[in-house]
Amino acid sequence: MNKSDYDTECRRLLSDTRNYKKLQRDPSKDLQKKIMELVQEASDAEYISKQEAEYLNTRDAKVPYFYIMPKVHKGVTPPPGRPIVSGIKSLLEPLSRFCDHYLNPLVQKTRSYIQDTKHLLNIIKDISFDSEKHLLVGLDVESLYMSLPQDATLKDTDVYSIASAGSDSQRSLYSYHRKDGEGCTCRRGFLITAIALLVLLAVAAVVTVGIIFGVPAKHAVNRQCKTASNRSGFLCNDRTTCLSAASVCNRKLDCSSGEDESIEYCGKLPSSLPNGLVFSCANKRSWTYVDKVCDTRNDCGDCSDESDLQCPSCSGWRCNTVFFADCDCIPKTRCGDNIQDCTDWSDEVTC
Ligand SMILES: [Ca+2]
Ligand SMILES: [Ca+2]
Ligand SMILES: [Ca+2]
Repeated sequence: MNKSDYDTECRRLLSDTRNYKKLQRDPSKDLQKKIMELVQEASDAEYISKQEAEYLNTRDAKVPYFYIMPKVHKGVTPPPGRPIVSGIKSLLEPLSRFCDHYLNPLVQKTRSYIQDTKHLLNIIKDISFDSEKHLLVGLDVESLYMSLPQDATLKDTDVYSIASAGSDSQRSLYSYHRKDGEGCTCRRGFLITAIALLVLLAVAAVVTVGIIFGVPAKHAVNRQCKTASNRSGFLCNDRTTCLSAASVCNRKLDCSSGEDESIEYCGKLPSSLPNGLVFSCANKRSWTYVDKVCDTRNDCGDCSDESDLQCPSCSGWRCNTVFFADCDCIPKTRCGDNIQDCTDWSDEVTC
């Protein structure tokens, strides 16, 4: 695609007033002020910690930039462009990561959740299609994100978050939201709800564990062992089986007598886990298992488990990645698999 066609396509997309609006001035300062007020309010109400407030208050943010990826597979010359607004290092990036971190596990519990093409193929692999009776239909939504009605989306997210919090939490969250909601933006209610949900769940979990089981006993048994990949593991009671760290408290009984899922180790994560199994993320509020470090997946949310410091070598391909779940190293298996993983398409073109 030559430069002049690229420019023309960019202008064509940006001139669509259903999706884009020309701004008279840069709104970053107003937005930053709004974010700081909201974060301060959440911090004062102790919905978030001081560290979280610090993380969410972005300084020296960049204005997101617009570019297009030519849809070469359409077979049209010049190809139409897929518009992308890159929000990396923008004012909203920390808030987006924050929400994603807490909402992602909830989304995965919805019945309609599909992770990617492979996931879909796996779901339908056992379904037999009868061409006489069935019709397989594909749908394409134009300008997907811009087409989502924001108010309805936030309301649905809110309802789902509240439903997931359980009935006792419903009223307090809902009433807070309603009280807060009048005359203010839905984003505000949304963030507060997400934060409140988290705090309530954490408090409920700690209180329940405290009431039912008391303070977890000190670990009397030595659980230290090395897994086949020479990482710290969890030694089962049989004194032979060495589980990988992520197999502990994963709701699956991996030791023959189930000690890997006992309240002693899973009662108050992550501090109840035996030593050596936890990696503390740079953002201070997240953690992951040591065997999740350098597995190319963004388990911390801030990619500190995949940083150059932790993982100086990349066994796959380094690039700026498209998906939040990736950091900057794409496994070789995803090179040339017809799915764009790198912003510059290098995983499909050169790797
Ligand atoms: Ca387990
Ligand atoms: Ca990881
Ligand atoms: Ca790929």
